[in-house]
Amino acid sequence: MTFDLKSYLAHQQTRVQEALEKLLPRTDAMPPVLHDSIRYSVLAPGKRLRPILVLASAEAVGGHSEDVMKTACALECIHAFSLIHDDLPCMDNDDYRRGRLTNHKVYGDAMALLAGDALLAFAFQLIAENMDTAPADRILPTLHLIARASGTWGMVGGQVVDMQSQGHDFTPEILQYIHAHKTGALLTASVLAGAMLCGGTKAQIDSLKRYGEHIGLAFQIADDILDITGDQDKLGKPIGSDEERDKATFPKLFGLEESRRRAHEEVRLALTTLESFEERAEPLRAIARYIIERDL
Ligand code: GRG
Repeated sequence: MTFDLKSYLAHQQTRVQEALEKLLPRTDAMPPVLHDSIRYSVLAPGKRLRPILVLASAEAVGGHSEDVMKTACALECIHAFSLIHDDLPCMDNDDYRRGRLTNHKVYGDAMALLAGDALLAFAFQLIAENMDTAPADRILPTLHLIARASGTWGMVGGQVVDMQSQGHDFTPEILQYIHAHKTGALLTASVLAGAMLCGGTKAQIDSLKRYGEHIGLAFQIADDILDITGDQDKLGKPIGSDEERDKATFPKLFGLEESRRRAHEEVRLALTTLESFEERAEPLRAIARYIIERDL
């Protein structure tokens, strides 16, 4: 029987949404406006790709996905922090995200900045609180991994080089650095976190690291392509912004056709890393294929 990814994603999205609803600070706790602002962005409709990767990789190594739910939600909080800050006037100055006004357009720049700061810290609180269902000696390396992937060795480092590259010539090596760090690092950390918390073997972790790196690159190439060919109603944000900002992208360097070919090749390589995994890695295989077929 073929694996039904659509149902799998819908089911996991609902589970993650319910967990986030419960875990995020409530709006009747002090300071309510900060919690409103946090909930506005995190609970907005997103694909929940990072938390779903945490759940799917836990399953792939024979673990129980409910045992890693807090860390899965933490990854979504870090992602939401990056989106809120990325949209600020001092960065991309965007008005729409996930089909609604950006956080600073509703709550103002200062509250958006603080909501992002609070979300990053809250994410690490959640990972530590995952000790209710995962042992401390697995939590510590997971915390270290996610911290590295979020800061200067990962997402923030990639964002800085991305900003610096705007309006300048860039090499394939710089483009590779930007994509691997800005987007790839957090996606890879999501894949590794689920397996690490559920006691995946060294061989499984090594394979999943390569899987994460390949799908991370495929995801970002697909994102670059969607910014040219996508439907802005589906994407929930305007298209064409990369070209307008003269950003370093795959289509700019290699053209659309070669970019599509490279994205397919990354997915093919991602699938080869899962060859030694059993049937229970089917969600990870299907997610790899979906990453370049998606239209949002
Ligand atoms: C500001 C520290 C800091 C980092 C910003 C991730 C990032 C770095 C910026 C987001 C802007 C952007 C368009 C990045 C490219 C790919 C990406 C991460 C897209 C958004 O992620 P999706 O497609 O979004 O998973 P949803 O809304 O579905 O969660």
